[in-house]
Amino acid sequence: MDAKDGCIFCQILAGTRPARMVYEGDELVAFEDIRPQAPTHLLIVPRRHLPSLREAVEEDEAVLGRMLTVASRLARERKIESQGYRLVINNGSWAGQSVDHLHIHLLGGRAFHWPPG
Ligand code: DGP
Repeated sequence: MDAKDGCIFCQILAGTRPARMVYEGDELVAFEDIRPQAPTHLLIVPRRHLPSLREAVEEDEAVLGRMLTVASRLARERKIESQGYRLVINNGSWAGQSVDHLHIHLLGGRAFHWPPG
């Protein structure tokens, strides 16, 4: 899928909306969440516009896997690996998805509860 008009993450990827980038690769990027919910709160975002995991197909498997290995690498770089961290993908309204461009939240630097709210 091409960049979608009105998608704020596509705007960040196009460089027309500012963001604090922490990783830029061929297939995906990572940047600081604008409303951090933890001392570390990064968003790992594929360049290809996928509204959510629901639209992912077989050809997306490589980038989906890469999102996890980049998350692991960023957690190591941020030194949140040993204490533990959380990865979240919100899909759809009941899950709290507010930006319709697939992303993984990488949260760390504090303890989290389970079950989530
Ligand atoms: P979700 O609710 O799972 O769709 O997460 C969307 C996240 O995106 C939310 O934590 C806030 C963040 N966000 C929304 N707008 C912007 C923005 O313009 N810049 C950045 N960096 N993050 C944003």
